[in-house]
Amino acid sequence: MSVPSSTPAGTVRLTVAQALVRFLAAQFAERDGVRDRLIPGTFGIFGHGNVAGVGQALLQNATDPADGENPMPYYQARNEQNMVHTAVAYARTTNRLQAFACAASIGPGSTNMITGAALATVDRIPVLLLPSDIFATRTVDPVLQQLEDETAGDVSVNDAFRPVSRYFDRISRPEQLIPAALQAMRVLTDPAETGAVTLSLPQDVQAEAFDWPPEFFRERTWHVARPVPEPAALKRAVDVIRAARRPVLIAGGGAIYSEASEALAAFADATGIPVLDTQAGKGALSADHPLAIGGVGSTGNNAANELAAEADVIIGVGTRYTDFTTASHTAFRNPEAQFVNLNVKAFDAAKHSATMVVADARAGLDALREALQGFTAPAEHGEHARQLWAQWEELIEPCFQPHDQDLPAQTEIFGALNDMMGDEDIVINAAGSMPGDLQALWKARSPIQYHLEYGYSCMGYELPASLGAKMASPTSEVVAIIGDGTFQMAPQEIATIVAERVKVILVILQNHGWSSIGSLSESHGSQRFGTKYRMRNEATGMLDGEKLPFDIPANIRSYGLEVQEVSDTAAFRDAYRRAEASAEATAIVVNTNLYGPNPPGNSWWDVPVSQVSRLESTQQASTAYEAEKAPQRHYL
Ligand SMILES: Cc1ncc(C[n+]2csc(CCOP(=O)(O)OP(=O)(O)O)c2C)c(N)n1
Ligand SMILES: [Mg+2]
Repeated sequence: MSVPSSTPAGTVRLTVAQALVRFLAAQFAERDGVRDRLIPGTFGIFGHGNVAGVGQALLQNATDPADGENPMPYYQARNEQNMVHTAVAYARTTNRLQAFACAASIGPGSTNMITGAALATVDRIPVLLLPSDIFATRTVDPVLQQLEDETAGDVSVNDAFRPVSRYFDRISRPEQLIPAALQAMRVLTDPAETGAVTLSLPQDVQAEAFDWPPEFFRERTWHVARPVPEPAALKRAVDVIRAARRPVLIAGGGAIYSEASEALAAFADATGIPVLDTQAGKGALSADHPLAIGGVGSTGNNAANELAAEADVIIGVGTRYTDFTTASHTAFRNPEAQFVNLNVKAFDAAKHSATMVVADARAGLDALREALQGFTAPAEHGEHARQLWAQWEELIEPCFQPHDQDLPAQTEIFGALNDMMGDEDIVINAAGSMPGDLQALWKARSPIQYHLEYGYSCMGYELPASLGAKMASPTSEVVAIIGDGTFQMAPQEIATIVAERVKVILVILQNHGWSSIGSLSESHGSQRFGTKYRMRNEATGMLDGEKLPFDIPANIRSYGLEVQEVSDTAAFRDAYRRAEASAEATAIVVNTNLYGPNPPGNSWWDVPVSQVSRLESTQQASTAYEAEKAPQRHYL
């Protein structure tokens, strides 16, 4: 083991990339006395922009680390977007206490990460991005893959990271790394600010040597805060809640990331307030709790939506109130409705003219419960909620039974999965018709189980995310539910799953098209145009010919993964048991019905319809749209 050369002044001479790797390996995060590596590893794809800089630094760390230098494990990905998704899933599974670094070459390697950056920032999940950048010296401009801006010499494609990053810096001189690296760690570990953090690394600067102060490399612990509510804010919130007759609480992702499940159950027990959830918050309160009423909003259930419509006080805990949660501002119909928002981020707490409580979800719920002592919602309100829930359970029972059609509805498969998966196992999904069905039907009995990426709803998240979730929680079975359209967006990371010997279960739902956008298209007057996978038909000139010969099982097999193909729910159950028993990753391809049926629902989502059209289907949809939009309002 060699020791890095020290100058007489006691500094450590390293390249910028070597210094960054050594610094990152020395960072820790702590919350509630639990301390772990903040950056436990680096995903990367090398090109000329980073092979000799960051690549060399990772090699040196792996094979010849300096004295006291912690390891920085390197994982090779296949596609840069995917590796960011893997990193996001890892961070989410650790409740945002750990974040991977993702290193990419310049140009396309870097811009491939922009979708992942946006996803992380939208979903408020920490990830450290290390795109490579054009030469800081500019001597050789334009370098391969450089965008030339004739009006501004300092613009590169990496400026596109700025709007999708919570922190951005370009390290044009070695010493800039010191403040930038420290700020980057602060943002990653700040629950209110976190998201994608981008340190853009010019190719030449990565390899440049500098004499670093040794203190830069000392172990540092970043304490993840649990801000407590301001007493005056707490009192204002308590006054509103005490006057409530029909209150509901909406649990969002913040309730899970702050590990507020126990506090939430205690709050519901003490106050008798029914708890609804968002896609990110499902499982914060176990589905078995008598006051757990499940998903609210556009893809929510009838019971939750009826309670939301009647509610006089809505307590939002760790929710961003996306359009799916508010049913595009039609969910809360009581003219007297008021909001109390408990959120670590003031930006979210302020939404809907709420009485704001800016605090950690767990600390805030505990404080609210104590301050509300003696208050309970009227008993008939809880009774009403339970009755609505019982009616809903009866209504959805047929979703899980065999339907009278050739291929199963996907709801049958979800029922079987929900039944067979353990409470601490993880189901992953992001886009297609599946999130809606899952939000309506899935019963999550732990905060880790339901992993829906529905902030960015990015097709292609699921498969690489399964790798990240499994790496973060090796004792969980991790099941990615992947539509056939989604599969075609990003199958590449199967190679990484195989190479790393990570045991996940991929469930691919083959319906030869887009059930989701297909039915949206139909209901909005666009006749399912362009939403099936079909050959170009010479007779019609349209994409309405034969089904494609594309063979998903063969495609998966070609990566070296075992595949089972099934076309009914009983066979799916058997296949899942085999997959569970296997020591290796496997895939199950399920042939399902493109036309559902999907779960019943009584809510709405605002997707505007063309106001003028020669098509009768569009004219009809436009009339229906205007009527459905009528209840939409601002919450002031
Ligand atoms: C990257 C990306 N592109 C486009 C969309 C818009 N979109 C949402 S669902 C969907 C189709 C999904 O098809 P599939 O995965 O087969 O699921 P299904 O609708 O059949 O359930 C599309 C194109 C998206 N969410 N993400
Ligand atoms: Mg499909």
